[in-house]
Amino acid sequence: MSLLADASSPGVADHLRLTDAHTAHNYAPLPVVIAAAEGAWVTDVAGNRYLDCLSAYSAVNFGHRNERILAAARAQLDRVTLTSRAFGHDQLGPFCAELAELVGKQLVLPMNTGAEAVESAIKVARKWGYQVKGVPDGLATIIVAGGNFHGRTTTIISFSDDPDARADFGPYTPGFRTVPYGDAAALADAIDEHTVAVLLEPVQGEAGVILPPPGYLGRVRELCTRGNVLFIADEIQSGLARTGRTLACEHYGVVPDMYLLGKALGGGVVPVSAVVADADVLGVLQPGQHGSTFGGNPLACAVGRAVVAMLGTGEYQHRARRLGEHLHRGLDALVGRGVTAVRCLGLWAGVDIDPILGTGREVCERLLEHGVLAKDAHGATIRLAPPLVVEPDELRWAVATLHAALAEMSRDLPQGKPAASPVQVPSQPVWPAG
Ligand code: IF1
Repeated sequence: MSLLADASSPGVADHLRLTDAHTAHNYAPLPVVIAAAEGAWVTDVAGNRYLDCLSAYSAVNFGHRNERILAAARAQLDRVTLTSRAFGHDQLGPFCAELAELVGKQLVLPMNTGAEAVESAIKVARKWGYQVKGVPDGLATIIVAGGNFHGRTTTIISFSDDPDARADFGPYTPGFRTVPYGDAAALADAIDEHTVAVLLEPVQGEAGVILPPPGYLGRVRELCTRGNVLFIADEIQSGLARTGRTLACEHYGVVPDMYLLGKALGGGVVPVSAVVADADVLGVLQPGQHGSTFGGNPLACAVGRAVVAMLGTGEYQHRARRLGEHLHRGLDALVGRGVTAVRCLGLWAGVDIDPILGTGREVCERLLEHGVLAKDAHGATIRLAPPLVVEPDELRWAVATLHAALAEMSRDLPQGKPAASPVQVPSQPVWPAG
């Protein structure tokens, strides 16, 4: 393969130096420089291979360069890529119809990034509040959960409680109220006649893959219905097969009024997001009141259609469920061996690392050395979300590598009791054929 760097090509250190010199310092990436990817694997500029256990925060659910998605993109590249919404095009109607049908709603508002979908939903909810619910002008409030992550715009960070995301970006947008995630009684107390929406991640991602307590989302649905309040589910990370269902809300038997989708909707190729709701909600938007140059563009719609078609078979949801059981079992076996707690839903896990061993970041650095890419969430947690095309052997290897990495970290402790039993780092599974 031509992926191996020759002597004249820049090495990892050169790339890191160049990036550091000319890229805004709003990230602290792990020291890896990816040059190519296929399926669940990526290759760096030096030719080292890594199993991707982050999947670009679930934007690559169907694997890197999924053949079916690439074929749809290539075909569209040869026809038309961008028209703006000033004109119609032949991918928009089918995309919106197919996505609406998949999700069980009537209308789709196509946007690009997740944050744009969230912003769009906030605008729709407020307009709905004034025009349909009859909230006095300017008084609409939206209730959100503590520990939320919904994006990075000035309005969205206004209701974040993460100091890094929020500090020094004020003045902040008013109109939001925060209640603890999982606390239905607090939500009941917070809802009043000015409340237009409750905005939640059904499973909180950045907070560390926090699953809703039993009955919580059902109570949220009841409270919203009773209070004439829109239930907005941010499924940008949890949706589109990651958890073993098309939508995470399905696990809990709830149907929100608005779904926010993103990440995997773009198939790992282009940013595609959407607000999906019935006409009595999304119908409040009239021409000129909202939009985007790129939202719903032909390339995005063609890719989105391929994604929706793939989700229509149920194959990926099934894989996530089945592989998720393996992952969950494997990770549970690490509890007490460097891991203090594990939360899993489908092929998505939050793993709390025993702070004696080190931080989540340090575990991710150790995993990187052994060929596994993962990302810490807050402090002591690492999250695992491999592409849904990962093979069972590869998944087993990833868990064994985590076990070995924790054992190594335990051996490296200056003194004190080892938190994990000694294990050998297993060698990588064979490069998948093709
Ligand atoms: C970054 C976290 C994940 C999201 C939910 C909306 C958005 C996101 C539930 C906004 C985005 C990202 C963005 C990424 C890190 C990441 C993340 F760690 F910050 F929380 F995935 F876990 N709703 N999540 O998770 O979507 O505008 O980015 O398309 O680097 O900020 P976006």
